[in-house]
Amino acid sequence: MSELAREIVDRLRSARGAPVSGERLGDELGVSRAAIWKGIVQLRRSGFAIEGAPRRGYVLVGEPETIVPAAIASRLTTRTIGRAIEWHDAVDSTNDLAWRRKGAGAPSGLVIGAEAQTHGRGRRGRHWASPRGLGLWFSLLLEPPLAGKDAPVLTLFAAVAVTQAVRSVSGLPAGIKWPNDILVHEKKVCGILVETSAELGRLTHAVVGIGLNVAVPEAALPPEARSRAASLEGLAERPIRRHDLLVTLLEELDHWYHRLVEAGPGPILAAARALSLTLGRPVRVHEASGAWDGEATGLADDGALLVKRSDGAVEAVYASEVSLRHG
Ligand code: BT5
Repeated sequence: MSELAREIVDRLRSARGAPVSGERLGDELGVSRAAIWKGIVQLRRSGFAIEGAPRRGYVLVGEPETIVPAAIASRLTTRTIGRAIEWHDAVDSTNDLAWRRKGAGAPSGLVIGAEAQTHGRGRRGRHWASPRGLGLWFSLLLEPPLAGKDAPVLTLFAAVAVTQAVRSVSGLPAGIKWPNDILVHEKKVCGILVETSAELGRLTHAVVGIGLNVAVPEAALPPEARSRAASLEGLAERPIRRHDLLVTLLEELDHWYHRLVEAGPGPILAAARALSLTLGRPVRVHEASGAWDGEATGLADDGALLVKRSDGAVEAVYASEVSLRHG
């Protein structure tokens, strides 16, 4: 989107439905009415619904509902995340595409999203259902200036940002189930998949994949997930605009990413503790050798979950599956 088109849409948005004449836009932006008209045509092609004729004035009556990178970019104030955005109709997995982009001049903070994924991935090769247009399926390609040992904090960084964005856009009481799920009323609305590469003990790249259900019907979910998953619209009982949600998400991700880069893991860990649904709860830890029960008592500074066994011994859990127990 041109700088001019961006300025035009900003002004139409602030007019909140009142017509703004081409003449006034031209005067304010220091360009001819013909240039304004060209900008309007460009905006309409990008999916903005703009009504009106040059003499009466223009009214913004709708913003694109399919994700249009230019429309997202026009609303972002981020420093790193979303400075470049690619949005596809369908890809295998946005995480895989992000890895393929690495090195080919892709900037840190690149956002790669898709309306649908054919091979959306969860952890350990599990499938992630990503039906067309019904959620936000995207990945960030980052070059985090962090030590390899800090990689687990990247999952918490994304979890904190998503939780805050979901809370502010939907008003729902979202929280973090350690380490990579966002739940609302005990149902999973979002999963996070972080993959990293490192050299000489430092991270070189990270791909942070986020799958957020906006209006996924139960039938589109894998059978084992149906009773445990939900979507924001169903829970909030009102339409949620993916556009607004994505803008808020990218703003939160950028905010927390800079906190992490500038202040280290401390603030993220504090926020993750405050937003955690796992701490203080009875949990079951599933390990290759079998499952055991305990109580989640803390989140260690390296991102591990601290679980107290019935004999009082506290174990740091890094990669095992952890489920919440009731009672
Ligand atoms: C996750 O794995 O929760 C990480 C999901 C990350 C998805 C994003 S989408 C964009 C990016 N590109 C990718 O290819 N992936 C990332 P895990 O904790 O392993 O949970 C996977 C389990 O969640 C599955 O085995 C299902 O039971 C369940 N599941 C699958 N699709 C779901 C959905 N849409 N909503 C809720 N649960 C789902």
